[in-house]
Amino acid sequence: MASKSCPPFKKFKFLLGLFLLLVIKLGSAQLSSTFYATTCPQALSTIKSAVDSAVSNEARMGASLLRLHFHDCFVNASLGCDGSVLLDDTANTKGEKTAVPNNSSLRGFEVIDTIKSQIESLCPGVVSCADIVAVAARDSVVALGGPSWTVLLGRRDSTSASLSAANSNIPAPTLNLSGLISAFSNKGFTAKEMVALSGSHTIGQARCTTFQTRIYNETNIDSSFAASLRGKCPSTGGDNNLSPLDTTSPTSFDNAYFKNLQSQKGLLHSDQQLFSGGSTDAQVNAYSSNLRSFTTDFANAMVKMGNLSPLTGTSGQIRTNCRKTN
Ligand code: HEM
Ligand SMILES: *[C@@H]1O[C@H](CO)[C@@H](O)[C@H](O)[C@H]1NC(C)=O
Ligand SMILES: *[C@@H]1O[C@H](CO)[C@@H](O)[C@H](O)[C@H]1NC(C)=O
Ligand SMILES: *[C@@H]1O[C@H](CO)[C@@H](O)[C@H](O)[C@H]1NC(C)=O
Ligand SMILES: *[C@@H]1O[C@H](CO)[C@@H](O)[C@H](O)[C@H]1NC(C)=O
Ligand SMILES: CC(=O)N[C@H]1CO[C@H](CO)[C@@H](O)[C@@H]1O
Repeated sequence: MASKSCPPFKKFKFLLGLFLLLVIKLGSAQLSSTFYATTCPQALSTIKSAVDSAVSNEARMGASLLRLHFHDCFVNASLGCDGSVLLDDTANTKGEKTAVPNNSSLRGFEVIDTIKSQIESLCPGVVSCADIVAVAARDSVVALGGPSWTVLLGRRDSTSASLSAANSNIPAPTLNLSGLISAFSNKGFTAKEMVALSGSHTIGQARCTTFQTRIYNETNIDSSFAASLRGKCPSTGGDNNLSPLDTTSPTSFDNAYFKNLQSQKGLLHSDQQLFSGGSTDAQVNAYSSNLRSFTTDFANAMVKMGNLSPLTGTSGQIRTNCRKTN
């Protein structure tokens, strides 16, 4: 009886197939630059004003917001850029904030909270925290004089975070060149894109604990640069004392970071690895002599990073408060 399916049933199966295809297609929906054009037209300008004011209040905040997007995208708690980094710990679950690369170091959460509450009052339940972070990262780079790019939108927020993924996915400053290349290749990036993205360290600060070994024990470092850093970063203790990642222009999004590497003034071990006689030296030289090629490659790589497995369609949620699930 089942084998003799009559024409209407065949038609039903055909329509069911079409329907399933459509559902799958929607489930893997692409991000779009106009995602909020009708549902929250003020979203982008609201984010930009808040970022501009936060950065003019404290230039470093632009760096902190850029890093927040990186740490959100690189950790696949449920997927990639999904706002997981923003979740506070709860009684039952540990979020990503106390992971080794984040604890006492990741910042900008209050700025995201402020933006979220402004947007919630304009268009409740529409704009995801993950999208706010992606746009804030772009606006931060622009506010510090760097390139702009079109942020694709429509990411949804995760309902979970992963402490262990944050500890294992985010590259450590102790990595050597091959470790850096593979950390990025695990996420689909070429070595050239890794070098461009590392140019983020043209802004922002790092804690003593992240470069202590380099300034006391490494030899591929400019000696007067190391000596001056030792003044602020003792060989034991002083873990949270800050130094700029780009010693020449820490609040300007330029290519000075690459010039510093050429003179052995990379702050982190991982920074100097990009220019230490290995396969990425030529790319550092190229970005150092051509600002335009750096900013173009950086912007393209940021779009690619922002596309790392977002939650779309009906998966995830639009959190009301970025710090907790609805
Ligand atoms: C290549 C591998 C990378 C390593 C090993 C690395 C490591 C670090 C470390 C150790 C710090 C200082 C953190 C602290 O003081 O606790 C830092 C800061 C920073 N990183 Fe990276 N990072 C990498 C790539 C990136 C990428 C791809 C971006 C952005 C797209 C980025 C953006 C930043 C920014 C802007 C800061 C300064 C943050 C602030 O001042 O608040 N980093 N990074
Ligand atoms: C996260 O990515 C790692 C590789 O970086 C992979 O081994 C792991 O299975 C992924 N986890 C999830 C939940 O997608
Ligand atoms: C996080 O940092 C705080 C303050 O620096 C410290 O008390 C705490 O032990 C750290 N937690 C972890 C998990 O490292
Ligand atoms: C890089 O680090 C990895 C892991 O620590 C190590 O196995 C490898 O030998 C190192 N490579 C080089 C070229 O030093
Ligand atoms: C430098 O190396 C020595 C010898 O390996 C070690 O005892 C010391 O802890 C290192 N210092 C720093 C700041 O890493
Ligand atoms: C998640 C986390 O630990 N955040 C802290 C990071 O460090 C800054 C300053 O060092 C604090 O303000 C954050 O609360």
